[in-house]
Amino acid sequence: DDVAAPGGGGGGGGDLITVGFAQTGAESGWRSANTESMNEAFSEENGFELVFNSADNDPAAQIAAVRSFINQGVDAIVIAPIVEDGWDDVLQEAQDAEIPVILEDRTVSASEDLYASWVGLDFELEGQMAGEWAAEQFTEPTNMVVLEGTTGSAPANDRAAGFDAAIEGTPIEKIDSQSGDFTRDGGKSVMEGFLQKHGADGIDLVYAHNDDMGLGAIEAIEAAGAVPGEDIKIITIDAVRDGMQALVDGKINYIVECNPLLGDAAAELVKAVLNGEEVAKTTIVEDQAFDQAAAEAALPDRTY
Ligand code: GYE
Repeated sequence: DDVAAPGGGGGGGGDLITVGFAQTGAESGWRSANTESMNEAFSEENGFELVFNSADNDPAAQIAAVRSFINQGVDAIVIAPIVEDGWDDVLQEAQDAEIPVILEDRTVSASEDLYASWVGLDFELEGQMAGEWAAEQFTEPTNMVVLEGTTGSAPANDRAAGFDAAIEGTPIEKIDSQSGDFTRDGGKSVMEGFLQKHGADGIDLVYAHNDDMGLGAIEAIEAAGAVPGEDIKIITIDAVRDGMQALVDGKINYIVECNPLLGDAAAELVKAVLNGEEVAKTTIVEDQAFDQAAAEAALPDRTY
């Protein structure tokens, strides 16, 4: 199995394409759905042998995993990069070893010459959509706190930038902002800190960079004796089932979607690149947004 034998047109030679996949970790409902989508798309049935690594949100561990894929001589590498920076060396090593790299989900700051292709979402637009809704709703002075995603990650950076630009010139004031690492526990404990510091009465709005942190914030707000979705409004991003349920229940007020089902697109890119085909450098999957009525309509068919 020393030569990449992509596809084989439905399995002539029976040779599988070996793909090393460096996943961020298992921080959220979004991530579980993304991992499942990748496992399904990179199945043996589809001609792949997937070597899965979960880095538990440790950037150094993720780079080490990619390095070990290079040493194993996999046919291709797929990365969901935890953070944007720090990729130049290992991507250069992959290129020197002639192993193509496809990025899925998050982006990197390294030169795009160092990877074949990226498929993911427009995180800045997601933040902008969330901010535009907030700008429409909150026309009186509003104290907002922000639960940021993992520090240095593309979605945390871009969702902050998109939102901030959209609320410029509005009476919404960001009084506090801290990372909850995209986890439910993280969102809960950061929100507990905000509530202690500002009091439930001092906070009108929570902007959480993902559903899980918003769900953690709901627990903290209820424990403080306030009503999430009423006393303190909540906007999140992802639209996974648990988030959508909370929106239907009135505990979250607005969710911007982030589609985790990127497996098929990533698998097609891997095959195309190994076949020597020209592929687009970036593929952006479209997202929508949900208020309570839209969530009620969408929830029964939500698969993740
Ligand atoms: O929004 C969050 C996950 O990178 C888009 O990572 C992804 C984000 C997603 O942990 O829930």
